[in-house]
Amino acid sequence: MHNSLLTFPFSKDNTRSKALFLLLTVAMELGGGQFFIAPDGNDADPGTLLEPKATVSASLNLLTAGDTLLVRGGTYINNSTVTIGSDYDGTDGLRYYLMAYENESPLFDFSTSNFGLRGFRLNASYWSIKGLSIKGAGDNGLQISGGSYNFIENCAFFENRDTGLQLSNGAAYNQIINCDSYYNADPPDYGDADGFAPKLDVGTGNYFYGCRAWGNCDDGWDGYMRGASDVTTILDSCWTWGNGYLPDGSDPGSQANGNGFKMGGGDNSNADALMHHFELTNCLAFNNKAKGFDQNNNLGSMTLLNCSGYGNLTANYRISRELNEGQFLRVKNSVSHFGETQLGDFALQETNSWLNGISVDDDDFISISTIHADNPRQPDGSLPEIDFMHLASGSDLIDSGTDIGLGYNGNAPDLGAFESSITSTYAKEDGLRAGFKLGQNYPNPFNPATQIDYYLPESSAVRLVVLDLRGRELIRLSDNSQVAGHHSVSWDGKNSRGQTVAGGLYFYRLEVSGGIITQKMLLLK
Ligand SMILES: [Ca+2]
Ligand SMILES: [Ca+2]
Ligand SMILES: [Ca+2]
Ligand SMILES: [Ca+2]
Repeated sequence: MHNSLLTFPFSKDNTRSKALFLLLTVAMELGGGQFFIAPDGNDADPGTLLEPKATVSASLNLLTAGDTLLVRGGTYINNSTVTIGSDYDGTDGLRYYLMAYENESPLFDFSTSNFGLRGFRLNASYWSIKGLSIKGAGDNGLQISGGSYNFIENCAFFENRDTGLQLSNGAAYNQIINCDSYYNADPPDYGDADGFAPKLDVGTGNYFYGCRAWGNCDDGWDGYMRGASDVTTILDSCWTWGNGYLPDGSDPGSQANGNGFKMGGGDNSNADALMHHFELTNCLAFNNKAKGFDQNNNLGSMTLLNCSGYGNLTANYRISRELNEGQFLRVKNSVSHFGETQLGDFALQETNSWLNGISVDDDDFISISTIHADNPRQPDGSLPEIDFMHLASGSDLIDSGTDIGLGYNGNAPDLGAFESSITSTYAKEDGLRAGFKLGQNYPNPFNPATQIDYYLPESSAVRLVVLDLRGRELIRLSDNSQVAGHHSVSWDGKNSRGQTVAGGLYFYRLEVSGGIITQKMLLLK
């Protein structure tokens, strides 16, 4: 990766997912102990590669922070909840790892467990869980209950009898990366099973990247609040569709709400004026039974940037209820096709497809066929490459957006969730933008330090900053005038006050005269 100076955003997904792919390797290099379970293992055995144990539960007492429990492929039949208690809290510097072994595919099947029993319950913090599938639980597939700063990566949750992955009891700052949650359904009422639910008494700062939720009987994402308020959830590059139905396409009734991204608040009266602030970027909602992007009763702030809604039956966007004092709704660079857009007058809008005389029809897209959305993920866990809602040559959605600091191709950001590599023919040239580059940091993931390379085609004012997931500046690595050519800076994982920051995903952003490029990096502790 050292030599691959790549121009944003062609490289955005690839480089990031490569980075995530390295996570397992890095875990191995951290020097913690390794233990193993296998479907044909035995809990009386020591938990080595050759003599694996059979269950996670029986392996926990082998583990201390920094250790890895590797899960061999195959099916694990479970009849009871696997609980990881808060006595297994890691620290920012020393995580616990629960991961599929190499490229194997372990499945935890709870189908024979009683109704009401969760599959996994994670009460602990600083765990990295990767590569597991969890199906058939009598309640949530995985509930993160109070645990924080966990990484859940490349996991799948399906056919559970309540929400696939739920975060509750103050769970905060968890990062859910490249996970799928589908066909979860809770008979007999079918009223509660969502794909991903940061809801009820969830904590703040939870982050979803590259996740998909489809075919859940209730909602794709649900941020309904009870017993908590004023929390923030961030979604980046997430897709949700076909919620509100059963897997055979039938409608299980009115309790099954069928929204894509349902952004919270309390019940219908919301007498407590509960707030769940949502920030959605590059997100896609289509063919849901009700709304694609749904305020529900949320009275907090919502930001939708470069989102796409298509064919959601009630509305693609419905955020019309007045917010609490001081809260805001921002919607920019977003697209609506085949569906209503119902935004209150208070919405702060810029360059959306329903503004400014832009017209949206099928010809704006390479494809409006949705059939590939549930394709298998790429080998590194990233979303499949699809044509759906990607912009076709000649579309007036190309380069019609507002610069919101996310980077783009061509002369301006496009509208919708997928930035095209096509440059509009009518827009004027931007010579500098065509030439400057920001490389993927290396190593990545990293600990404790990493290097960032960039290239300037001509001398320019340069500012290179590190941001957290909320976009808050942690430190300025460059802030001066620089000559043309290659440049390189390193970051030691500390903020401007010299404090070491927590592990997790961070942005680094290069601003030069003429444009901005942003990339992500993963600090692993
Ligand atoms: Ca419901
Ligand atoms: Ca719901
Ligand atoms: Ca058009
Ligand atoms: Ca563009």
